[in-house]
Amino acid sequence: MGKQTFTMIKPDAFAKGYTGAILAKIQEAGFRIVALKLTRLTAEKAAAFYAVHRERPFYQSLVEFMSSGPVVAAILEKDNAVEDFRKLIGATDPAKAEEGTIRKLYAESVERNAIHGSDSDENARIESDFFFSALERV
Ligand code: IDP
Repeated sequence: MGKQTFTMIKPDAFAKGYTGAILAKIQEAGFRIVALKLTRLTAEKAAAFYAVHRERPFYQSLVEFMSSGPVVAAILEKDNAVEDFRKLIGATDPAKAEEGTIRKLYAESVERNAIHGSDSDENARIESDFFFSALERV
């Protein structure tokens, strides 16, 4: 059971002012915030973050969207963090997400879906290291 996961509030949700509500929901679900920053991805950084999807038809559009405005990145701690956080955010497509999930509440579309959550312990580590130095974690 991994204790940490990585998340990012995407440019759609940040632009609509949902950051506070989303962070409150994350903390109410029992996750401790161990790192947090407001930042903005360049197209190059967004392309690197989503490199696993580079052959997919939506890749270019995803890179443009993810570099279109500020994002809020965080490392979260909880028992079973990766799996429990994926449940809290809901399905990739908000139309298929369960009631009460963050994507059901705040996402616009399968691309502009409000929030990212790591899909494995290994990716949680890689993604956390992509955004945060050791000094930025408490
Ligand atoms: P996940 O974020 O739920 O793990 P992934 O399949 O890893 O979903 O896709 C990464 C991101 O790419 C999604 O969160 C979404 O923003 C975007 N995406 C995934 N599938 C599509 C699609 O079919 N059309 C447009 N964008 C997509």
